Amino acid sequence: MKLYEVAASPSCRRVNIFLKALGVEVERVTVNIRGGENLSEAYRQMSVNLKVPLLEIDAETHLCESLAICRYFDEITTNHQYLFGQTALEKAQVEMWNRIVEWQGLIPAFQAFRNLSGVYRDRETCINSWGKKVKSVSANFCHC
Ligand SMILES: N[C@@H](CCC(=O)N[C@@H](CS)C(=O)NCC(=O)O)C(=O)O
Repeated sequence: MKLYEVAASPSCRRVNIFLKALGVEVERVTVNIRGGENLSEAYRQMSVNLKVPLLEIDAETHLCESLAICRYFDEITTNHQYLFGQTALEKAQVEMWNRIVEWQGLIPAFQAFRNLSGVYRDRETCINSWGKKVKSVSANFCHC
């Protein structure tokens, strides 16, 4: 198994924190996303969303999306940590917080970073005023 990542990026850190809690070690491959390596034909063959993290399970089987990767490791690792919850209520609470954090915190923060910094202007249109708007949404989320 190989984990394609940029260790410092938020979505990869999410997986890495999860793997650390589970005590799982996996081979890692650093992807040059700013240089567009994730948009290459070779990466396209493995990834449906062209992002990191990406887990290669075997030559034909790949998983995108940080949360899906965490769920996979949780299922294949013998552990009694119940990081996705144990009871019906706990499972629903984990789901609730994941969705709140993603929709109200992470996505506005991603959008602010991308639109204000323009780091991915080679692959998307950056709108400064939208960046400022979502930056304030993200800042208010941190204070709630
Ligand atoms: N929802 C995805 C988000 C992944 C994502 O946005 N990854 C960023 C780094 S944090 C990326 O690959 N950016 C490169 C690009 O957009 O070209 C997940 O949770 O895995």
